[in-house]
Amino acid sequence: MLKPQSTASRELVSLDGLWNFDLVRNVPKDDQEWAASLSPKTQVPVPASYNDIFLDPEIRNHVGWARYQRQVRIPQGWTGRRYFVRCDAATHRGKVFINEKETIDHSGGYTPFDVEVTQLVKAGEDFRLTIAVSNELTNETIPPGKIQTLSDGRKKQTYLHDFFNYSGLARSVWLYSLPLQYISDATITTDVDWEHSAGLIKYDLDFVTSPDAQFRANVTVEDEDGVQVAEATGKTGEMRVPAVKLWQPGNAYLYQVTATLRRVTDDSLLDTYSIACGVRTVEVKGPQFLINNAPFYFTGFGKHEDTPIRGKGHDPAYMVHDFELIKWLGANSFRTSHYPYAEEVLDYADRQGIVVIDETAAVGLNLGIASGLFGMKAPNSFGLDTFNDTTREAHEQGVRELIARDKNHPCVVMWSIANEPASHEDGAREYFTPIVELTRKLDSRPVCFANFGLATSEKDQITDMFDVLCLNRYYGWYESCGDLVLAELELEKDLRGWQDKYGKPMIVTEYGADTIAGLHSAGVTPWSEEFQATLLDLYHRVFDRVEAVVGEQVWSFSDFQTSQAVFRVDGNRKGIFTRDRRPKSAAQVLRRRWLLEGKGILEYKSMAEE
Ligand code: BDP
Repeated sequence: MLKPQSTASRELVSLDGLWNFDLVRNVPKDDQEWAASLSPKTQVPVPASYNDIFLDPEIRNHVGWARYQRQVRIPQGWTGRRYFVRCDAATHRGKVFINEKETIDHSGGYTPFDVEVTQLVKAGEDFRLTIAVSNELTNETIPPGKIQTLSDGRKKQTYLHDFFNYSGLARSVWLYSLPLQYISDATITTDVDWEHSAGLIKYDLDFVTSPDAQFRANVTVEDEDGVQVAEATGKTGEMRVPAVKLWQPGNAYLYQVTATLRRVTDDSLLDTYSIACGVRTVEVKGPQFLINNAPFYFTGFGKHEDTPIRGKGHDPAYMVHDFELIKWLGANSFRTSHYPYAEEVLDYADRQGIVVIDETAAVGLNLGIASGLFGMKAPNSFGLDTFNDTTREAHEQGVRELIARDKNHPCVVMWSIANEPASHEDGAREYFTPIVELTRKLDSRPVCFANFGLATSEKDQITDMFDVLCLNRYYGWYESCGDLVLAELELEKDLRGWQDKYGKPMIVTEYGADTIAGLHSAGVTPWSEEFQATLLDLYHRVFDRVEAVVGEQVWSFSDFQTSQAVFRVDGNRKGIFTRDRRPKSAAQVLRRRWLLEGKGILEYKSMAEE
């Protein structure tokens, strides 16, 4: 799915700004009611989650639909073109009304969708755009959740993931135009002819054209100085880039691949579209993860899209600042825990040379986690009344939409199809087999999922289907809390168990401890800054002793908001940075290891340069 672009043949208008807003208290009975006019007295910014914008707990904790509305004018010059409204994300379900007509009902809160307006509104005219957004989660949505009715009749959304259920339009909304005949998709993959130092760029284009149209497609590659270095014609092809400059972690190089569609009769331009392309290879070989044939060691974080007031609202200032902090620590990667992030984040990671493990929103497919904490027995996670075929179909849709959106990003080196599912329970294999197959059919990148600590190497039932083992571990915190001697022994035993059984590369994709910034303790007690720093050092010692460990991603980059719970102090405090991005002491542990000692980059660089 191509991100809308402004080119010689396409226009793009941002619909971001203040929109009229209201909660839906009674579900409307028809389209007229859904699209009924909203008063401008209450307005919300787009992009932003609506929850923390107001002070009203009814809005913050609302369960169900909310409506966003604004007037939109189609530019006069768009006569004879096709035009669309595109929503980069509606969390978790969005319906779009053009005037009083419902045009789409899309589920999946972190991937884009668009609707065509051409037949509904003429160029030059304006229309009322209403986007209704629902935040309800059930056992059949991704991520899953459950709606309870409280004793006073109010609805309460509960869920199995540890981040606040931020809702609304947290990413941009666009109006864009396309020519009548256009490039509808482009898939780019790269390889390297090592012997001749040449880059190989393969492409595959899809078009929407009229049946009798005669057109030709042409593709060019330009380097960062704008010099054309390769060219091809046709729907698919392979181009050679001599003396290629590779996309390297920490040292990105981006070519511009431009596809152009021209009419054969008079060579006139029909459409043109450009994609930033990094030439690099990714491969799993034995216990190694190779980028450009050199063993790569992941350093960095599991993150969240989470900032004060905006919730999950995409904010370019926070984004750039977060990348600056990542580079300040010398980290080279992050995982988009636990959902696809805004596309702008991947564009920026491409540009900055930061490696990304791209995750679906399948977090919480594990009924045992919450029950375990409260000592209750949970039902099996996979079953007719729990996570069933409908859940799996929603999950598959999430995989399709993730790969359709992100397949061309060089920063993305692996797909993570779930976080901490109950991979040790009966039914897990049946549930995951078709999802893994689908992922592999859609793309050639390695596939992983983040393993939950209690799904041990003896109990887990699905790991053999994956390329890389991603392990989330909390020894010293959720297990043997405060006992760092035992934690070190248990962690090493655990990691060696996986290593001996599978011999595949392993990344510890979560480890850490809740830490209140400013709480100090000479005795190194839990919640203090000293404890967090000491715990990280311990994990690092173990990682350096276990050969198959090819990466460490701390949980979490920054403190983030969660649902209210007795073990959460205004959210999850495992951040290395506070929610407003001030470093805790543990940042120095990471900076020393990753930046000053060069863990993850120096070794890679010397191997890559050989
Ligand atoms: C892991 C989850 C992550 C949580 C973390 C924690 O993957 O989302 O925030 O634990 O409890 O189980 O801090």
